[in-house]
Amino acid sequence: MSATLPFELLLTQQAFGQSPYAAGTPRRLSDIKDSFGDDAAVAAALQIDNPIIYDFHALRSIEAGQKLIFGVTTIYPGTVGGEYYMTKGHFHAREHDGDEVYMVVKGNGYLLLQARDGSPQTLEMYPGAVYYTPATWAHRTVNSGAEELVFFSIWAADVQYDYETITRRGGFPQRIVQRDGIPVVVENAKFHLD
Ligand code: S6P
Ligand code: ZN
Repeated sequence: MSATLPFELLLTQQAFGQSPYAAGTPRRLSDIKDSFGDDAAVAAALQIDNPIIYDFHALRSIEAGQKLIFGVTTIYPGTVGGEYYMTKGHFHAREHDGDEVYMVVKGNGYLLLQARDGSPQTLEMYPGAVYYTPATWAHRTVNSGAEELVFFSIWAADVQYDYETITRRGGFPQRIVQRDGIPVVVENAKFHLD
């Protein structure tokens, strides 16, 4: 097999999605229904529609020795029960799994974080800003703007994902809700440690 040559591509969801190395999926409301605080609002919304909340594509399997993976995520604008659309969120599962870097391409939102001991941190996301997430901090992104939130991410190729702990804990310590038309950070009443 011949070695992979260097390449370039545009930093857009469409360009990543069309790459021969792309892996990813749209996540619909039904895929992340446990993430929202208002279960009745989620059930009511699902009676009407099952919208795509976000798309993400990572470039994987570029070559056998690939050490880094990079991807792009687009969270669409919207709310359910007054809470902004968000990603599912995950821990990088093992202690030696790597850190992660995000960079916002466009849009506005929040990066919700929690340490293994449940300590919270919440950072605003805005175009051009870069975020470093240590390996042991779970991460979820929220689109609190009226436009798409698009961000680039790069992380170690051998990372394993732990979504289950997020579900078991009832999500992240904080939520981003819309109050009087603007985003507000509130405590998540469903959150609890293991
Ligand atoms: C991967 C990185 C992102 C997310 C993507 C979707 O380590 O954190 O590429 O995978 O934003 O989020 P989630 O929580 O559905 O994987
Ligand atoms: Zn990650």
